[in-house]
Amino acid sequence: MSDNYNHLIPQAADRFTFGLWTVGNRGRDPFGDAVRPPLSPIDAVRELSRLGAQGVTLHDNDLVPMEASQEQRNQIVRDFKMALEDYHMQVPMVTVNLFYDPVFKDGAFTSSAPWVRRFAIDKAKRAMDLGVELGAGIFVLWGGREGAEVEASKDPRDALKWYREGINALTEHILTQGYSMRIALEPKPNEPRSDIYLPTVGSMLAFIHTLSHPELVGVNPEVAHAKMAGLNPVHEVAQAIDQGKLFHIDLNDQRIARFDQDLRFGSDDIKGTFYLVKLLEDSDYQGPRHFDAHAYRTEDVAGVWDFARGSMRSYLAYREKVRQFYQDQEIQGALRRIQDLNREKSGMEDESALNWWRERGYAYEELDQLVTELLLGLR
Ligand code: GCO
Ligand code: MN
Ligand code: MN
Repeated sequence: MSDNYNHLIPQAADRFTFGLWTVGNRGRDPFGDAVRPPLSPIDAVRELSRLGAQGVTLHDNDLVPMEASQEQRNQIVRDFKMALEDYHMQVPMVTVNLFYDPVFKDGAFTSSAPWVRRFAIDKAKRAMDLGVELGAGIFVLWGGREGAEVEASKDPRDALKWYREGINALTEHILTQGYSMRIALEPKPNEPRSDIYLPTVGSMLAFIHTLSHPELVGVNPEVAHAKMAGLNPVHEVAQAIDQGKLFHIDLNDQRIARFDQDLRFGSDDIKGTFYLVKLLEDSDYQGPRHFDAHAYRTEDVAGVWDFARGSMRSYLAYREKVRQFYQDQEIQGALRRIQDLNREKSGMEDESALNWWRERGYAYEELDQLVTELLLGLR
């Protein structure tokens, strides 16, 4: 993809990041095994840096295998930090894997077994320590298996209480260690569990207010997760921004009423993606633009880098469309006409004003068509 679109070349200031697990995804699904070779964290750092990303993110075990000794762990972290330095890459966020080990099959913080809950909290604390060592300011927590199939197995109120205790233990850890780290909770409605607790941004936000240190906890909305719940990701993210709680964001794409697809950002819902990028760019969100998606299973290694390059390039292309939206005379004219009418009629007497508003049209058809044509490249 060589062309003259210099504005589509990612820069460090764009703050694009990828999870090690995204470019490292080997195409396994419930019906078929891996189709791509493993990718080492250091190779991921080198290639992503070459493509213009600013950083990588990781689960504890994406970098340090679960069975590594303390000595092995330290060596791995040392080598990884060296690679980060060599390739000028950052690690703004780390997370913890609380779903792969069979011990978490009934959840981690919400497991019915106190021993498992304790183990999960300790593992999360160690992942936070690792994050601090790598310079991360955000700790994402995705409760992959914090859910249930059998409602009889536990009272959901207990599950919420245990969940709260877990997160309180983590904020306590931040405070006692003097870390400048904040937690971002990532909601998802289902998959791999039948139902996951706290399935939407709204439920997470309400839950955060019940924690001991709500000021340290925000959300990490994901486009695909909102769509899986049948919701509008733009409105989910807007509510997080409105509450000052957008600490991080997972960008990808997803069709409604499908399995968890993790499609490349902006590859499916063009209009929805446009409004999401517009919202992020219009807001004061300064955090990473983090891609949590993976290449199609049809792809080989080259396809993985096409996926990574395409994710960033698409974000920049949408951002360019946002700029055009603000510069388009007709679009801005249509918006101004609507606003002028609103102002003009606000001086009328109540009853006649209301009647006027009952009869008038808002001309949103015209506006929407203009935006559609902008996105289709007709303007
Ligand atoms: C998923 C989630 C994960 C999390 C990741 C970070 O659907 O599997 O989106 O990719 O984002 O585990 O916590
Ligand atoms: Mn996801
Ligand atoms: Mn995610």
